[in-house]
Formats: sequence, structure tokens, C-alpha cells
Amino acid sequence: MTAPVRTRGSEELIRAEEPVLAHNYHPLPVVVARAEGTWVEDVEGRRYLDMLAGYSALNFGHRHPALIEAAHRQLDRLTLTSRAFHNDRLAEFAERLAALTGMDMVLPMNTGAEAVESGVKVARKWAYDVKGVPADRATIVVAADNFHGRTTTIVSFSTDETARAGFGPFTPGFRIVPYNDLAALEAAVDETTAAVLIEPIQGEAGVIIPDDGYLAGVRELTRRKGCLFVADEIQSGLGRTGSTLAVEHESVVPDVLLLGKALGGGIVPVSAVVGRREVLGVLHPGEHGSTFGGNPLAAAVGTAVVELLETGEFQRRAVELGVVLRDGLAGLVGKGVVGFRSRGLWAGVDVDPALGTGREISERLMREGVLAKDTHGSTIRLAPPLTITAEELEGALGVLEKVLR
Ligand code: IF1
Repeated sequence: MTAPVRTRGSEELIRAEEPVLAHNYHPLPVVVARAEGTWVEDVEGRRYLDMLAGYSALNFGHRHPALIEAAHRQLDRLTLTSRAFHNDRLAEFAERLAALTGMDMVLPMNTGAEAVESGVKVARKWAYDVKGVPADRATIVVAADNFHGRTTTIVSFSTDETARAGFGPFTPGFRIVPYNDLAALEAAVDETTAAVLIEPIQGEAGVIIPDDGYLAGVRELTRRKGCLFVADEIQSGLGRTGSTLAVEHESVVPDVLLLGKALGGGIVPVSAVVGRREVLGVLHPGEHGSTFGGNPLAAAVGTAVVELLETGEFQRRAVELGVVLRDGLAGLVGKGVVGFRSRGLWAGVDVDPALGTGREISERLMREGVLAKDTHGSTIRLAPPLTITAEELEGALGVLEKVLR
């Protein structure tokens, strides 16, 4: 006797979560049940334009046909072996991802935080094995207001008290300097430094774009001082800013790239540390690993994602529609928007606090059929799927103008 299917509505589902689901989020009161492209639909059938795209994990829209097809095909063949054995999908994924990013080697992982943690470990091991830093003395320099994930080591170098409080003791070996400040970076990097780890554009901080020349300055400084430049492109990468990687905006090639989010096509968690052979070559059998890292389903979806990016179509869309986004936001300055930062299809919009908090604005947008998320204070982050049409984007900007009136 199978229990009768209970089609609980949105409100009932939200109430049902309360006693049983950890309260580590405060979601908007919308319960998504299905989605396609740039649109999601709640349990009652109401449709919303998704201007968050899973924090930039859905760059190709919800359920992109090519990605779903690759997943279905692999689901019917093989999903997991662990890396105790080879599988027939991983070589092509590593080859295609290395070629797309202009790097030599790939370390496949699952979540962004795992890629960051793996990047920290590889940079430290490179410092000991290649640079000759004395054991356990390696330092890594990071930027204030960074966001690199939620593990205890990663929050050890966060400057966000909400992300740190109550999770100590913390991992030593990190130095924090102001973002977009080459002089401060120069002072912090010394002979113990394994790497400088930064986001080319700071996402959670509110889409903070550094001055032109900053990334090139980091590249020159790290090369001159003999440490690694590790770029966290987990949110900024894979087409979001109008190029495959955000660092391309200054024609900069880091030593190591951290990728995640959209690399899994919004279907499975896929992340990777991608870098020069001299760096990733420090890893030997048994020194690092992961049950799911490089699994055949992830590799099949990741390869399909790389194929989409090889066309250049999504990068072009982010450039072209990024102009629509920028011009649309410029038209709202003085009409409730006090300032904004944007590159490609990614924007941090500072709303006049007198009009409400970011949360309140997000709730008004939701009631008008647009899903977006606040970051800090009264800043709204806009990061739609790169598949969005100009009409959809202009519609979303119209709704933003309406809720700010
Ligand atoms: C949350 C936002 C936060 C990231 C960068 C690594 C990671 C992230 C640049 C870790 C993850 C996510 C985490 C999620 C909300 C979202 C986020 F910036 F994207 F909005 F929190 F800051 N590097 N960002 O942005 O990747 O382990 O999550 O796969 O934790 O609330 P992850």
C-alpha cells in the first residue's frame, strides 16, 4: 500500500521545513518546483524570472538541453567508480578543460570550497617542494571582504564575522590585505609566501571590480616575488563577465585557477583546480583525494559545459546583453539606485537604503515575478543565466524600476 501522494502547497512545504531543516539560510518565501531556461515555476504554477541563477551556477540556464542530454546518456551507462579505477570520461574532461583555460593540468573536485581547499594544499606543497619554504611556515595572502567558501580553514581567512563567529579555532598561515591595493600586497608577500589567493571580482562583497591594472599588478608582483597567483573564478568564471575567465579582462594568466558552480551545468557539483604542471605536479598518489572527484557523471556533464564554452556563444551574449544591463541600471541611478558595478551579465546594485533593505527589495521583486538576492545591506546581486533574452532582461529591469518607485 503506497502512501497517497500528498501535493503540499508552498506554504505547507515552508512550514514543514521549519522543525526538521537546519536554519542556515533565510530563503525568500518561494518554493520552486520546476524550471527551464531563465524561468522557474513555484508549486502553485506562478512563474518567476531567475536573476540569481544559483549564484552563477546556472550560467547556461535551467536544464540546458545539451547538458541534460549528456547527463541522461551518462546516467544510463556509469555514474561512479571512485578514482581507485579509471573511467572512460575523465581524460576528455581534463583535456578539454585544460585547453579551454590554457593550463596544463586538472585536479577534479566537487564543490567550490573543495577546490579552494585543494588549491590551498597544492600551493603550500609547492612552496615546500619547489620554492623551498621551511616546513609548516608557508603563508598565503588573501583579500579582505573575500568569499571563498564555508569550511573552517576558509572561514579562518574570512573578514565576515557572521561567517566566522563560533567556528574557531582557526587555521593559521593566512595574511589579509585590503582588496585592490597593490602596495598592501607588496608589503604582505615575503619569502614564506606560497600564493596570493584572490577573486578577480569579489562576488559576495557586492560585485566589487578592482581598478584596471590591479590583476596585472598581482601577476607582476607574484612573478617577481616567486609566489603563485591563484585566481578564484568559481563565481566570476565560465562566461559570467563576458569572457571565459574574468582575468582575461586584463590578459592575465594566473598560475592556478579555481573553478566550480557553472562547471557542473547546474546539474551536479563539479569543481576543479586547474594549473601549470610545475604546480599541480607536486601531488603524488595518496596525497590528496575525494570519493566523487572526477566521477564519470560529473566528467560527462563538465565536458558538455566545456563544449558550450568552446563556442564562445555565452561569452558573447554576456558582453552584448551586459551593455543592456549596464545601460538599464545607469538609467535607474537617481531613481532608487544610488550606484552599481557591472561586468558582463553580473551586477551589484546599491539601492537607496531609505527604500528598504536588500531583503525587502528582493521580496518586492519576488512578488513582481523576479527572483534576485541581496548581498550585504541594500545591495542586490543580479546574475541571470547567460541564456536570458534582451526582452527578458529589459523586463526584469522594468520590474526593478517599479519596485524602487
Ligand atoms: C553560500 C555568492 C556566497 C564563491 C567563490 C568559492 C565559493 C563560492 C568566489 C564556494 C560560493 C556561494 C556559496 C553560497 C552562496 C554563494 C555566495 F557569493 F556566490 F553569493 F556565499 F558568497 N569561491 N558562493 O562565490 O563554493 O563550496 O559553495 O560550491 O554559502 O551561501 P561552494
